[in-house]
Amino acid sequence: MADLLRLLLKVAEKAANVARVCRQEAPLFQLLVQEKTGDDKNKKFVQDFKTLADVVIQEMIRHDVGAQFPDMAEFIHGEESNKFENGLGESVIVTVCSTEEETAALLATVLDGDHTAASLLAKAIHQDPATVEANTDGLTVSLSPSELGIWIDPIDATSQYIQGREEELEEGRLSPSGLHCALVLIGVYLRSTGEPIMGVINQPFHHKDPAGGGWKGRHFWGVSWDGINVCSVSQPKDGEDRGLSVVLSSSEKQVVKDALALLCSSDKLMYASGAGYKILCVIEGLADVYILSEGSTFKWDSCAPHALLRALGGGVVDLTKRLQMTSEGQDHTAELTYHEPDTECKGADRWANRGGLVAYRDCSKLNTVIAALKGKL
Ligand code: 2IP
Ligand code: CA
Repeated sequence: MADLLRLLLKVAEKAANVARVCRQEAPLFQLLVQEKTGDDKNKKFVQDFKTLADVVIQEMIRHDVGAQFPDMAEFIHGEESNKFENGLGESVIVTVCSTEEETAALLATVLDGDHTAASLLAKAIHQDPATVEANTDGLTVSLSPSELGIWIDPIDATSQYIQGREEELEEGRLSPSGLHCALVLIGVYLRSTGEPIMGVINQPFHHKDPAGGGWKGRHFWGVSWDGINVCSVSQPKDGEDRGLSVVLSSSEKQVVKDALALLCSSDKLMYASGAGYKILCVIEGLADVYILSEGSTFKWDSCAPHALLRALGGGVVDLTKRLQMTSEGQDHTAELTYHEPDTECKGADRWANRGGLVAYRDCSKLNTVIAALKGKL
């Protein structure tokens, strides 16, 4: 497990590099901010570049993990399909090739012969990242790769990534929108039960290097399995209870906002972009809970941060299921799982967290918000 964790930290850092390069290199940035519309869209293999950047990052992770852990190769899933089709019904499968030159040649076919952009992207994909430090001492989990599966969100909060607003982050405070909300999420689940057992989160745009070296990121990880709970984020200190704090999507239903306004002071009812970022706020203790009443997140959004919350003694529950339960306490029956599609749905919706969710660190806070929402949804 320590080997897998080190590899995931490394590929997440590589993914963060690709995300940074796409914003830093002018020929790639031009493509990133330009939306393809109408005729332009489907004539050749010209795609929205943001989708290509997502696919490339996802395929790079799949390639590197599959190479070291072949037993996992068939169980590495992500948000994007790697098949690109044009208006003539021709298709290109985007993969990471064995050499940088081959990858560049393949990408050039999807980028309508833009060799400059294709070469820059291929270079970032094939570059080894700086070593990622992680103290994995004592991480001896007896699971074999053939028991595990992976969910990848190559870039969560894509709209914030594209808009690219730079925020000065204040220590200990949630910052609602901006580049820092964009995250690379890699979660590992157990194939038999669907429990999330390991997660890696990389935040590619955390602060600007004061020496002018561009954006610097941060990473977080956690493992939770069979009594082993290790997380790179420390447990909160037992201090005074400063009242409930909640983070929501700005598009949350009014009835939820109203119910929570009765529980929280106005400065503790917060809004932020990015499903992954909102769960990260709970992990870091910047909010007690993240509530979402809609089925608008997917397994790739929640798997990685869910594993970190479990390692901290919390979790992520299905809101609809939890509202129907009569018992309180840490009952795992409503926890989200990651191994089974919803057979009543089609396409990506098969992997939606359809009943909404609540992410929490402390079960008593979960119980408080559930009691407040009972009968309201
Ligand atoms: C999105 C992204 C959005 C979020 C949505 C996710 O993923 O995180 O920001 O909506 O739920 O699926 P909101 O910000 O309202 O919570 P992606 O950017 O990868 O499509
Ligand atoms: Ca996402």
